[in-house]
Amino acid sequence: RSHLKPYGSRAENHRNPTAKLLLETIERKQSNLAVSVDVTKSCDFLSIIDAVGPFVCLVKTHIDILEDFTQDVIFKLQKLSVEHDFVIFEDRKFADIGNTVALQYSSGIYRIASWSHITNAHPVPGPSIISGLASVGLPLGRGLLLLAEMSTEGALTEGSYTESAVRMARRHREFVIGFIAQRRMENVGGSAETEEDDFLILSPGVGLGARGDGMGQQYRTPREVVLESGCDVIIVGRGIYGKDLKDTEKIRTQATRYKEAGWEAYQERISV
Ligand code: 5FU
Repeated sequence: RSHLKPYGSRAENHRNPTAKLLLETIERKQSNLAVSVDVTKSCDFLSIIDAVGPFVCLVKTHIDILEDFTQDVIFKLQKLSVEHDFVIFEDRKFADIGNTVALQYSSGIYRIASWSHITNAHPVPGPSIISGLASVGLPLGRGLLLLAEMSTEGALTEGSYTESAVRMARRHREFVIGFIAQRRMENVGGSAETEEDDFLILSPGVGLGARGDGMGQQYRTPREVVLESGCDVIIVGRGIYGKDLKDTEKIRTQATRYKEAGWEAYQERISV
């Protein structure tokens, strides 16, 4: 099974340049930690990214929650991405018809495709959402994650919905590099035990403290996510920066703690 192999050696299972980049970055930095920077002020956004940059393989954004967004934020984000060597993932969760998502991805104020290596989409509209986004993203070498499962209590992403998402992804391997999910997907939607099926699994809902946030979010530990469920990247938000967005020392300490927990779980996984 592909996830029992080292991240670096899995890069060859992928034709998509962004999938290769992510796997190689994880190996190089020995980090399967992604930080989700869900803050509303650009100065906090950039200072948190600068603080966690050395410890992460990927930074996940919700660019539309910044209240003082300017193009300069993107310029600085891209600079930090090069300086600290991390991949960028705009968690846009596209969910419309192909033509509309292509416009939302390429245009508007944010022009996501121009700077975000990875983005994601709900499979709910069917395969046309993939071809719509691919028409913009593929020529730029971008990668797409399908939302096969969500972390929230009572999520509708289960059973035949998740199975259909996996089958859709298998038919678009050149652009769909993996899933937002809570476990591996190899045996979902009809088993595919081929190396070809080495989808990347990025999992939100990760925390070492509370088990939830009182608003439906459910947290599991890095060990549960990486070792027990076989996921590849842990996505952590508030577990790292909490409420004190200016305390960069504490943010660094927390990022180190999650990085180590994620890597330990991975090493245990590949050693079995
Ligand atoms: F697709 C998903 C999901 O199923 N659960 C999530 O939590 C996405 N997320 C995102 O991960 C969510 O939008 C937040 O940006 C982040 C989790 O943040 P937290 O602070 O670690 O709960």
